[in-house]
Amino acid sequence: MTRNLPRGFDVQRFDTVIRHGTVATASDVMQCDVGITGGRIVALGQNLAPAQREIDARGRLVLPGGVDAHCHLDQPMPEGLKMADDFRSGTRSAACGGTTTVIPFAAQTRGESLRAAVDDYHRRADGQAMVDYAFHLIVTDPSEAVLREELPALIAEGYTSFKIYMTYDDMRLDDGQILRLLSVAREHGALAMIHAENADCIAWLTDKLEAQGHTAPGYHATSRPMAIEREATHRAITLSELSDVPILIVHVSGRDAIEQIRWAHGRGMRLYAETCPQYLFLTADDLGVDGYHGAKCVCSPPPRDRANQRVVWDGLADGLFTIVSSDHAPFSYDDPQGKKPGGQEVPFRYIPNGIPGLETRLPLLFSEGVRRGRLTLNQFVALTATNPAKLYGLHPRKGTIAIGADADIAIWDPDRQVTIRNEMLHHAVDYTPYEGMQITGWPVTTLVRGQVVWDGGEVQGRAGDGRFQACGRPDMARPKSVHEGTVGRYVLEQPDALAQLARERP
Ligand code: DUC
Ligand code: ZN
Ligand code: ZN
Repeated sequence: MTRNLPRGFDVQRFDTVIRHGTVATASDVMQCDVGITGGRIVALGQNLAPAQREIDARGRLVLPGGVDAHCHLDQPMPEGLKMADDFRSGTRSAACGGTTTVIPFAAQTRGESLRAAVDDYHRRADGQAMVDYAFHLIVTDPSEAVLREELPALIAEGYTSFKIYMTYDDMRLDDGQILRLLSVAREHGALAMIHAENADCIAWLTDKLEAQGHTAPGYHATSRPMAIEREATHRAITLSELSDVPILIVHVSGRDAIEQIRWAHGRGMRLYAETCPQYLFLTADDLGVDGYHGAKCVCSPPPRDRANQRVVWDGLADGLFTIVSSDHAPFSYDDPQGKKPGGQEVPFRYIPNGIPGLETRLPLLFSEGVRRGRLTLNQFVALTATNPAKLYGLHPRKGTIAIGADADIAIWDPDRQVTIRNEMLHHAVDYTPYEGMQITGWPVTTLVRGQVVWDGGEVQGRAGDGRFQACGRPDMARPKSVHEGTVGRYVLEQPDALAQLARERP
């Protein structure tokens, strides 16, 4: 509950004080007030002086606002398809679910420049966002100009991460292209994110399934078994080892990929992994066998089974995973530009991949992770806010509650009982895959740089409140061998680039 004091009241030491809450970071839990001035956290302590705006957080948790480091908003699509969420609706939905920074993707179209994609994406975001945002890049055409000029320049300007696809015909890169890109990441201090599925295996299986008349949405999962993710994950790890640069494997779905990542960690590799709620809460059964409703849960990699969900939970609890993101990829179900292209129920290969999840990411993980004792509150904060901010060069401005950090805060009612219904969500998608799920805990107030954007069940923010954030070169992308020299034995060292990197990152 927030209360505005009359203007001119007493000492104007703070713009806002959040009082009597339980504050948690990735490492601590403490009873203290949070003083905010000029959009930043300026004091943590007991009995802070009165402020212009007083927020009573008694019985509440005061957590860093979430950083959703993998979501797709208003991304240009192939002819006939359109994402349901743009920056306006997507970031509104994020705010209402306690997320204060999003990192969607500026995607290069083959034959076009990366810079053009970034310029276009800024036009789509300008004046629309309710929470702060940064951009990852998606490189689909690593030409010499991109590798030598555009990408290094964009990294220097604050676009310090890029996604590489091993699948999808219009985006996939071959191993040589991936190695060249990883070398650029190494030389210029960027983080490469890899979508690890084997495109040729998927195409072969899809053809076989179609030839047998198996075209219903459920066969999407059959066409992308775990072996296909396992092989690509292992290959991505090998390419990371050869080029001697850390990578992030995105949206890891289950045991097989996890085993590859454990194997790499066991060999001392610096390698990061992301998972998403769909691999904790959905199974392949949700894609159905008959009927078309399963199209709502078509995403890649597909959800697996209950046993795999448990393996993913274990990976969260024991530190295998670095971050949890939504991979929000919003296509409405009853939409000729969405899950029913052209208004038709189509064979699974034509169903746009992706499910919505920006607003439900944090509450789902809080309820089933923290409330059920699978994760500590500190782990929850680390996985959903602090680690993504670190991984993408936004920390300590984002992702924590500390003096000097942006006042990006989610105040939680940890006991609120919620039955998830699409009508209570704020995205522009016409369904949620989590319809009817009962959970405990929801963010009741969200502040972005000290400004309340969600409170008491009402949207308080406006389009344009969110600002673009340039990312620093992430420390976590630093090759291990710069200092330790253990992994990069295959790499022909480039002494100049290495020396410069070491200078930049003492
Ligand atoms: N898979 C992706 O790789 N991106 C968006 C959605 C999806 O399912
Ligand atoms: Zn992906
Ligand atoms: Zn994605």
